[in-house]
Amino acid sequence: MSLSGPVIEAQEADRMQWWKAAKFGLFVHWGLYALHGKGEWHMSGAKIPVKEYEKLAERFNPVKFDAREWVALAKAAGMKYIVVTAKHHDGFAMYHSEHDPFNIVDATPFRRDPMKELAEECQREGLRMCFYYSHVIDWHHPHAIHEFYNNTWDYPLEEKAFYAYWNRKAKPQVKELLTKYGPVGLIWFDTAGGLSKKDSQEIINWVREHQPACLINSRVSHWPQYAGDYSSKGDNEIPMHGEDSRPWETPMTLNDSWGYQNKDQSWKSSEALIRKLVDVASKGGNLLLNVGPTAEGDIPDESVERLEAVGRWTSRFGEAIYDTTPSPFHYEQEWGAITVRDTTMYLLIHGPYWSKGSIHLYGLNNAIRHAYVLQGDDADDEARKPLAVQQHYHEAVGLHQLHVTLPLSAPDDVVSVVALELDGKPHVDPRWLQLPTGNIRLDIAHAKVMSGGEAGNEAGWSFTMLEPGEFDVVMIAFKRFNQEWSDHCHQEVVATVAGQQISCIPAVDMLLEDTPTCQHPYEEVHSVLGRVQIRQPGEYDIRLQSAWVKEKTGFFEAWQAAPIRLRSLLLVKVAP
Ligand code: FHN
Repeated sequence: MSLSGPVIEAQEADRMQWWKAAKFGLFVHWGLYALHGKGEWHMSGAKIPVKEYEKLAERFNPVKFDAREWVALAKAAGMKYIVVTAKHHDGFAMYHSEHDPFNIVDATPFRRDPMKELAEECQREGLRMCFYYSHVIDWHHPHAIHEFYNNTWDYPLEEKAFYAYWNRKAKPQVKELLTKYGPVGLIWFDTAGGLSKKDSQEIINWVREHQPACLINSRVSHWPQYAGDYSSKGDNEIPMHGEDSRPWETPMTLNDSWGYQNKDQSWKSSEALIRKLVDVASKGGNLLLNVGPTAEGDIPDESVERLEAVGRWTSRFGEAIYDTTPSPFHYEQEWGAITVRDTTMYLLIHGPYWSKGSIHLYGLNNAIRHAYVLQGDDADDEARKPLAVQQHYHEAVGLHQLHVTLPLSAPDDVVSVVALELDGKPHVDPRWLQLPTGNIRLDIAHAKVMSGGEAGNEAGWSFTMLEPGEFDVVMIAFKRFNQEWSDHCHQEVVATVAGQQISCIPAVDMLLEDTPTCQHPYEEVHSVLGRVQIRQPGEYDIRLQSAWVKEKTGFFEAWQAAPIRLRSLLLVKVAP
């Protein structure tokens, strides 16, 4: 029987369903490298010869590993799936592989198969078991070939025969994972550099053949047409609203490392993690949060504490996260974020904004049937008592304005939730609207981009001004932490706002290391380009010409975003 387009689409939608509802998963980077405590790239960084690296296996005996504890922790955090490194770039199988004795059962004194124990525990506890598999980079196998990262200290490149690796190790091992461990939620492939179109298609077919419902992430291939079921964002990269047309996931570290690093103490706070989960959910993505267990099989205390704290929040407010759809607005809200379930819209309000006593939202066209605070405990009718809501219509610009009065005390210090039951599915004003603070935020993902121009490509938007005044025009970019701004941004940018032109070489006027959207290895740079005045409410155009305005490519597969990426233009209201 041949399958037609709609049938295939329906199958795709079916297998994606659990994952879209899940929103939150646990990533685990665990392997022999934990013994060194220097992360999973140490073998390559220190060019450790295979014969020497293999000796680590003799010492790897993670007797403290307890699948029940790991799964219980993930579950308590509110995570719905676990992605564990079945094989990372060092080529060591963390499961019993018949196709390579370099595996945890045959090569270590531990002799147990932790993937099997985890898969069984996940089945018992209702979580999806998923595997990370480094399909192209393999520093242990003499014939693995990646575009850049190969073990050439043991095996000269010219002596490598890729298919000896591909057909005798990679494909058979992927098959083992798909046939010996019960239902597999997804295979998380990584670092596909150099994989051909043919081999990309082959590995996708291979997964479909052995487990048709198993999902595949986009890092399976660098070829857009073979990019799996969903988009893996760059490491620690949270996109703009609507930047991806496909379902997406952000893989994120709890500190700055994936595999166990004993010196890395740059832990994200639990509060920051909750805000990031909220931000990701409001943009329609999933968050895959990583732990790097020790060589004894322990998840570091700092990670446990953070996951438990996030879990205390998700257990109270998960209603506003799981199985929700993204905010109907195409821009971030300054006070927090929005998610939706059918006709209920959740306003997830950051602690400091709650104390302002009320929340304003512009551009929601629905009538509100009922507004209440999620108490996060056993919500009874009393807890759902209605909040005072006022809705106005701004005649001059044809806009609905909503004002919700908040009770004095917030149910939670980090993020509290107001539910708005609407008269139907959310229906919002599609324009770029001035935010209730008076600022206007325009994301590059939604700009009309035109190529050419002396200062570079041009990004254009139209926006709606309600309350005119004086505005600083601020360019927001994400910069990789190890990049010098001046190495990249030495060209003039030109902004034209409501007919007023300003130009300058952008400087770093403010640098934020951690916001709900931005984290290591990125830093959020604000550059003030100049000041403009707008005297009347109405519709205005804004254009930005810069070498950093890139034409849209449709597909972007990278582990790390470019050194500098333009995100937004912000008009900051400085005077009425
Ligand atoms: O090289 C790997 C790295 O070790 C880690 O596994 C991350 C997780 O997303 N992926 C690759 C780099 O992006």
